[in-house]
Amino acid sequence: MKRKLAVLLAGTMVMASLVGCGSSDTATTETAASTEEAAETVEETAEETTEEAADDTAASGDLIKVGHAQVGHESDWRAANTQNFQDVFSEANGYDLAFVDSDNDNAAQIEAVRGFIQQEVDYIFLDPIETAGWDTVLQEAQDAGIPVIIVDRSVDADESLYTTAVGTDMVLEGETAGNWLAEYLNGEAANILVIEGTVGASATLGRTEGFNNVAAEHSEWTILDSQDGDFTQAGGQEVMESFIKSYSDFNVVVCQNDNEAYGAMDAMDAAGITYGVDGDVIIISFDATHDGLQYTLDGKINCNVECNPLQATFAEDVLKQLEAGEEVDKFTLVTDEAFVAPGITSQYATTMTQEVLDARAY
Ligand code: GYE
Repeated sequence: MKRKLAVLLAGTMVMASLVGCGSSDTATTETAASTEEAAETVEETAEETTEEAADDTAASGDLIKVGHAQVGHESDWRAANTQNFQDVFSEANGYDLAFVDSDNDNAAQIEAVRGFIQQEVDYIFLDPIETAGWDTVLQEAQDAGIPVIIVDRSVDADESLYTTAVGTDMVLEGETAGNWLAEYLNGEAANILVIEGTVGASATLGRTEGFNNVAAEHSEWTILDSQDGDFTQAGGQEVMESFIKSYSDFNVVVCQNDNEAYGAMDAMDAAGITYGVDGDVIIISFDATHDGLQYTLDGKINCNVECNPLQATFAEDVLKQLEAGEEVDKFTLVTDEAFVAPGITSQYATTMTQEVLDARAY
């Protein structure tokens, strides 16, 4: 409701300024009339809002207080994940959401969780940067009686230290990438360079493990090098630039997220190296965000393995079960698929179309 009022007010302001600048009388009169209408609507809306605000105040004690300790803002995937939590855990939906962007600093993220414990939130959502280092603070949350729901990435702490986890299967994502490559190359040799994600993150560890599981079955594949690009575009570009200096003979680049792929493509463009379905280098990416899928549709990224960032609804389902005093599963799997450029058909992936891209909101 507050949002509706703000939109209407903004609309009125635009119309009011149009009145000010109106150069023709007719236009001015029409605009003035619609401004009046809009003003009435605003009044009505304001009345409703006041009533609702009163209800809100009465009910504000009923808002469920949640804390979201986020990784940072390293990628488009992360931005979509953060936005999704803000949309689902809104005041209108009955939540009071505290948010901390940990800027990819594990120690800061541990402190963020500690802060939520001090604020006595009802639930903590944690997208852990690294898998390691969580035992102490998870124990503190448990001692304080605050359920912790791990989201997206995983922790290596004992299961008993957190309530439940929601996320994708990162090992499977890596295996899907490997299986697709094997199908595509069909026995041809591969000299592979890997731009990994953040060191110690389960997304990095899982995708690496999954891809390596498939690579181990292919003696015709050589992984020339594997360096971390921190899941950022700048990181992807920097690693690719150094790979280009060190290796002259490669035909596959695996980027563990879309933003790294954008950086790697920039580095290859600058070096005059061609890639994609019509180029010399096969690019594999992960995430399948809107822009990543645009590059896939354009044939620049050959295969893009999805990782769904919209995990807040799953997290809310779990929270509701806990609120109802129900038993929850220890892990809720968010499923993914993979996409390939037009002209490629695969048993592991869907061939990209404009319709698929149009349906991708993030
Ligand atoms: O792939 C990357 C983000 O943990 C699955 O983190 C997530 C990864 C995602 O920065 O873009």
